[in-house]
Amino acid sequence: MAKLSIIVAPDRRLKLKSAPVERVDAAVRRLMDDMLETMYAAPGIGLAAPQVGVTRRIIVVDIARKGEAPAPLRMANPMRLWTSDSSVVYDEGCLSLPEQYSEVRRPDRVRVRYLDHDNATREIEAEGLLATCIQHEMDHLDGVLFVDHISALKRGIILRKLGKAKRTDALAGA
Ligand code: GNR
Ligand code: NI
Repeated sequence: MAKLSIIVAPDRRLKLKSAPVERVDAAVRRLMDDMLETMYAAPGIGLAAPQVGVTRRIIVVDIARKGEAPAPLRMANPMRLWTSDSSVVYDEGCLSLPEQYSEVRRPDRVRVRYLDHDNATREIEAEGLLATCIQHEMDHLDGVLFVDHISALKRGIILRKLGKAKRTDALAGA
């Protein structure tokens, strides 16, 4: 396995629409495993392929806490089948928006169809944090970040801060 580097906003690559996977073969499976390694190391509870520079519809998720048994989900071509009318608010973060958090309201439950690591079609019904995380990852596949769900004022503050940090790092040679 290999740890991949995570793209930080603002970056045009995070705004692209990812293309479907034709089938989950050994190369896609390896990418899923590398993404999981990258996510656990960060640490994070989800990661989408465009965050590591691959514009394909692949996400990984694991909301198990430290000390709990790992529960990795590997999903290709995830597709929303149903979302609840009831919604829930979480304080969201994103590995591509380091140290930035905002409350985002999303459907509380979702039903999603996807291809698993063996290219088998599966469906999952998720609620709470798992539902939020899966929706956050699926957004990445369409070039959408959590800041696109908050006010333009708050989004501007966060993106300007990150843009400034990038320019400072570049000058420092980081
Ligand atoms: O690690 C992450 N935490 C998180 C917290 C609340 C809602 C969504 C997330 S996903 C994020 C990792 C990430 O950036 N995935 O794309
Ligand atoms: Ni994210």
